[in-house]
Amino acid sequence: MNPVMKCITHQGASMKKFLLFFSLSSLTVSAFALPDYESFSDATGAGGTSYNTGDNLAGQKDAGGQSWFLAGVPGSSPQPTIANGDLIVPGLYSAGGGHSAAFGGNGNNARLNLSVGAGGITAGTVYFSFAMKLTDISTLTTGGIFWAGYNNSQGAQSTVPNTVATRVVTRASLTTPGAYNIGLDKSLGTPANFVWASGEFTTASTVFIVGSYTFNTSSGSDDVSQLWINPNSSDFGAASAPGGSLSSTSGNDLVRVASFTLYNRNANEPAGGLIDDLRFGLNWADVTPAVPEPTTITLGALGLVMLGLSRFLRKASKN
Ligand SMILES: [Ca+2]
Ligand SMILES: [Ca+2]
Repeated sequence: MNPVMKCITHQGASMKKFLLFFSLSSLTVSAFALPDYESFSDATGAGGTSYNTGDNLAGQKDAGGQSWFLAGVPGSSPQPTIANGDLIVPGLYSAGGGHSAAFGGNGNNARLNLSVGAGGITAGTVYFSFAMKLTDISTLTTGGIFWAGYNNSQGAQSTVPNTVATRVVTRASLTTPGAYNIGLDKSLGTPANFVWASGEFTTASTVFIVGSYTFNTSSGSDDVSQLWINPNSSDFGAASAPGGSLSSTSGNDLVRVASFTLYNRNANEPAGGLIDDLRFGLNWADVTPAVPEPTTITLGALGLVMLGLSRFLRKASKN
């Protein structure tokens, strides 16, 4: 083959490789549409449901197109519902909208599909975050029970999802009456292996939670769960996760992360609780978006005023 032909052939092969890479990249992008954001507010304008106060959470479809399903024994109640009011975390961006999700007690469970397809996420790290407020902790024991976490399946099912990782657990404070602690259990379910943060909270506390699950490939039990409790707002939107998290490797790995479940599964979980601004992403920044700086808002508002003024003047000059 002469050098020119060889060069053209080589370029053709490179182009094919590039096109293949490009199409695979596109596939990857479409299969992993995270981040997801659930503000529990009226999503009818975006093709979702209305999230009215008192409605069941299962059956709602959010503005991103993701749906909540009932996942538990049919007929069991109560199930998570839509509550009035937002939870506010200082410094964290929220779309507001006036609603949150209520859970608590022993009943049924609501599961939200992540926008990753049933094949889920099987590598790397996947983060969630939400604001939480426990409104009735009279049922908590000092042993602790989980009530939220990642699951490996999607859609509805008639049994309680029990393959759960990065479990958020709460317990009655060992020392302070009327207070509770927040902890982490990767997937084991044995209270002796729960890891607890030292902070004590009450029914007056709104707490910001970030959780993660990291897949590792050496064994079926080497994946790592982490939990950040009220991370510093100066780290919101940071390029990498800050230190200071709880960490747990107790229990089997999940094959995939495909959904998130909010549970009413045990009489010893909080009798009443709220969560809001539930997010999922493949990095820390995606689940910790900061409120835009006031200067940005001011400049943006000023820009809109100037735009309006110029349009007005243009229109006036034509008259
Ligand atoms: Ca909300
Ligand atoms: Ca593993």
